[in-house]
Amino acid sequence: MWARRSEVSVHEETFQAMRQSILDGAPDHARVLAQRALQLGIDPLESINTGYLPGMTAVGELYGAGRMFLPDLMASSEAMTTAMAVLEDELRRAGGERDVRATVVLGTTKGDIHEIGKRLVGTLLAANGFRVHDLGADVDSAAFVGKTRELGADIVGVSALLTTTMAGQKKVVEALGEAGLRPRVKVIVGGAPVTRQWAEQIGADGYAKDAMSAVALAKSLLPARVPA
Ligand code: B1M
Repeated sequence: MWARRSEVSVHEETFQAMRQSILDGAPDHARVLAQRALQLGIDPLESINTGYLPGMTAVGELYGAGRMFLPDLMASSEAMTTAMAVLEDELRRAGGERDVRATVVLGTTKGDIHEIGKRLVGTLLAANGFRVHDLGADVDSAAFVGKTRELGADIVGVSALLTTTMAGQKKVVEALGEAGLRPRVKVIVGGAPVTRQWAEQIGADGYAKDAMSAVALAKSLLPARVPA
């Protein structure tokens, strides 16, 4: 009689297949694996962090080394986005039940179309009870300022993935200052080339290296609540 395969090895096989689906740039396969993982009871965040993200990191390295090209990068991004769409719903469901009552305006800087990481930050913030308004990618400072004023946002999150677009984060900090909004709004920055030192240099209130840290940072920036 065959021994039943352990849950651990089934999960590990699933993660391995997830990584491969990103490397293959296979959105349909990536989506099916995300759905299967939910059926298996795998934590959606673990699927992202252990399954899909290492695939995306490998793709970035291969592209950087000239062993993958832009169309491959685009196919991998589509696979990643497709899988995340399945998992995001599940992650957000938990957030609706919490009550942090703070609004975050989020976006990627002008000239930068990377948005997978920023989207993940938004999803985890929403999963932790924040109201998130995602402006998308390639967003100019005026749009950040306009939406912050309109919503009375508490936090503005600015992502940048290119060394050339990091300057856009500084522009957002400055534009919020010029609009007189800086005293009431906290600015957090992140993205692969961004550092804590850069955040300090541009006068942001905080830097987060990944989506989980962004949630912890956002919570730490909220004023302490007086118990009812
Ligand atoms: Co682009 N790309 N890309 N790309 N791309 C990088 C960033 C690059 C490092 C690849 C490389 O050369 N190895 C390189 C940048 C070099 C540099 O400037 N330092 C690069 C380049 C050069 C380019 C183009 C210029 C290529 C070209 O056209 N010749 C072009 C730029 C277009 C533009 O923006 N104007 C380009 C285009 C693209 C695609 C469109 C094909 C696609 C993006 C698709 C999309 O987002 N819709 C893409 C991708 C996918 C990548 C890589 C491979 C992966 C990025 C990603 O999604 N990672 C990337 C290589 C890499 O980073 N390893 C690369 C997964 C994601 C979850 O991680 O975005 O880092 P990440 O987000 C993390 C943290 O950074 C952090 O939390 C997230 C979750 O943990 N974080 C925050 C992010 N934002 C945050 C905000 C916060 C807090 C934390 O607070 C507000």
